[in-house]
Order: sequence, then structure tokens, then C-alpha cells
Amino acid sequence: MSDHPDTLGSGADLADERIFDHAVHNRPYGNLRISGDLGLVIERPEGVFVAIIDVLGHGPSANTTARQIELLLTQPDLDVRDVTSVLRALHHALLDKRGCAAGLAWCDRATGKLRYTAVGNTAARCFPAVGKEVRLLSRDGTLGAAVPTPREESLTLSPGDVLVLYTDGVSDSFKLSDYPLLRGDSAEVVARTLVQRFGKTHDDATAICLRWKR
Ligand SMILES: [Mn+2]
Repeated sequence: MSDHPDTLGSGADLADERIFDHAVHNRPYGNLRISGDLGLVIERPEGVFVAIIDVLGHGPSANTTARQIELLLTQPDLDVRDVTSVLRALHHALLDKRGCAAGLAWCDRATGKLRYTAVGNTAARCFPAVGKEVRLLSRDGTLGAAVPTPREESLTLSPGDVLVLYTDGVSDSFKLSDYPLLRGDSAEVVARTLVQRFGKTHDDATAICLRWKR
């Protein structure tokens, strides 16, 4: 849903700062039109927040929980820069509902510093413009049920770097050599290609791509 960079503010304010290109692509399980996955990108003047969520199960009841999570994460007063606090808030909000796997990232626009935390079976991988891939770790568990002490990882993004996040409906075994254009394609094409090329047909499949434009 949030694949439009519509909250960037005036061009003059951000002329010297980095501009993000981002997109979310979701393909529901089977012939369903709704999904228990949620991909969300929220741009703020100070940076960008990314969430990849996989609610247990699929179909209407998983989708109801996914919509509730979306409402929580899009509250204007939520401090999305503190990804660990957001993860904890999500866990508490889900205690009487279906659980989920979640990966949450915040990237600071001025510095490129990225904070990331995740629980459960979602993936986050950074493909730098130069150098080797970095995989960000997720802890075992299920938000709403069993959560270990959240662990936060950090990384500094540089212009041209690509961050992809996806649910377990996308095969986790693809390599850059399976999709070499990942580093050059637009975020929209990358998100769609990951789902179409590496998506599994027996689960909801969602991919997010976040790239710093050069
Ligand atoms: Mn799944």
C-alpha cells in the first residue's frame, strides 16, 4: 500500500538528503484477494520505517489481524524510530489475537543508519551497491505468544544499496546470481520480481524493496 513517496516534504528541504525508492508487493495465497501478510513503508522527514509482517495462517481472519497491526503501526504518534519499542508494543497488542512474525526497520535519512529488529520467520537482506550481501538476523519466536528479548541490529546504508524484506512465502534461498538485476531495477520491479520468481504458491507472499537512490 505505501509504495508512494508522498510524504517527502518540499524538494528544497531534502535536496541534499537521500531519497528513498520503495515498493511493496503482496500476493495472497491461492485465489484469495486478501492476505495475512502486511508490508508497510512509512516515510517521515527524518527517515523511513519499514515493516514486514506475517500473521499466522492466511485468509480473512489472518487479514483482520493484519489490518489491526497496520492501524497500530500507522498511528501518527508512534515513535517508529525505536524499532525495539514498536516490536514490544506489537507483541502486547497481539496477546489475545493471532500471533505474527515481524521485521521492523528504521533508516535515518541524514546518516543512513539503519536499525532493525525481527522475531520469527521473516527475512531482511541488504545488497550493497559495492561489496557483499549482509543478512540481518531474526530471533525465533512469535509476536503475541513467545518473544525472546528483542535483539537490535544496525547497518549503515549508502547510496545505491538495496534492502529487501520478505515473508516466508518467498523462498529464502535465492542468491544475487538468481536475480542479478536486483541491484539495478526499480524498487517496484524488485518487489514484484521477488514474489513472482521466488514466491511459493501455498502461502501469502510479500516482498518489500527499499533503495537509496544515487
Ligand atoms: Mn507465511
